[in-house]
Amino acid sequence: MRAAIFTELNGPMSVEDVTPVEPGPRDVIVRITASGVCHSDLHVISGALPMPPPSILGHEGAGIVEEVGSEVKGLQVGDRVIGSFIPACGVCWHCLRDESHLCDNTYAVMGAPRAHRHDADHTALMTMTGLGTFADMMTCDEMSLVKIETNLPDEQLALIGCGFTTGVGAALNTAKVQPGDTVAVIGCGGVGMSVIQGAKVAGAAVVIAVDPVALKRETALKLGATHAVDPSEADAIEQVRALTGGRGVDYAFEVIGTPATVAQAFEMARGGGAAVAVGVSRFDEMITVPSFPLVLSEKRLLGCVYGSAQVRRDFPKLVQLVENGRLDLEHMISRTMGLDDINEAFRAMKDGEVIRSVLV
Ligand code: PAD
Ligand code: ZN
Repeated sequence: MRAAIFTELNGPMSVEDVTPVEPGPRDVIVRITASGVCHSDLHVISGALPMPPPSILGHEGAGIVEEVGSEVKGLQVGDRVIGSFIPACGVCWHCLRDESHLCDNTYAVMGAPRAHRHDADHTALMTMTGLGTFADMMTCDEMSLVKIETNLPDEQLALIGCGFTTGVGAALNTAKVQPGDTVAVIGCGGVGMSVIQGAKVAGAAVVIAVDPVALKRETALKLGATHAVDPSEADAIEQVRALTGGRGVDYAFEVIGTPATVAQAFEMARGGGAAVAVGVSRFDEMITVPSFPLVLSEKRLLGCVYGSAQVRRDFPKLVQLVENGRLDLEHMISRTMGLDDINEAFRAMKDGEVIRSVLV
């Protein structure tokens, strides 16, 4: 099979022929039809998310089941599936508490070598989050896959694997935005744009998009934001407060991944409101918030992984919301390209030219 390999920190990805390892009894071989390019992949390349090279990146993908192991119960050859970047085993301590986004198997599935390079040492390749969607095929555990029945196009399904579910879920599950609430979203890339859509579908009265890139602000206004502010023009916190009677928003989502913008989200939240940290800051950084607003104004700071989604419940729900026009995946996809264009996809993301690129 062909795969894009992360070979060195801050280096380009290398597209190579590799040999998959023999699948185990609970493994499934999936032919990948589409894979979104998420900023978390870029975080691996920059070292913000620690994962030693070489490995196959990509964790936002959809495909068709090609082969199932002898003990696989829930999937058959030909099924359409979306990869879940956190497995949902259904039986661990967290899964039994409706917290499959914290599944106990999260790290175990990431450690398995899934292919070998064609170099002298036949170097083993791990895969990002147990998936590795920047490839023709992937071999993964059954618990990392969710079967989907729909006619939505492959490239739209791929986004449900990470960014869309994370963003929409941040609004619906993590914050639990209610009709009439006020929301700010700092960072309107693929994930932030999905938070905006989630806030809209939840009935938020005010959704303020904060992004320095004009394309992102314009798209945000089309996809559900009621206001858009440019943080490079004037102080973002002041602009958000001015739009909310000086009080701040009920929920301020940080969707970039820097401690400074998390602190900004905390300042944008009203007393009694919450900042929701969705962006992944470097693993070795600390997030600092002022003590008085935390305690005396009861401001909350919430972490958010995978939009607190229960993928086996939420993937089909999101599919239906898209099928019926309540949520929009079509306009989240700026470009489709091939696996060989992976480095161009990362460049376009860094330069702010796309909401999402999808490899098909
Ligand atoms: P992206 O690169 O598509 O979007 C980032 C956006 O932030 C861009 O539109 C930028 O223009 C904008 N931006 C940059 N600086 C500022 C600023 N100072 N103020 C406002 N906006 C700014 O990335 P993405 O949407 O793919 O991912 C965003 C983050 O979310 C990233 O850290 C990623 O790792 C994280 C993520 N978290 C989870 C999770 O489970 N928590 C899942 C998926 C992605
Ligand atoms: Zn992602």
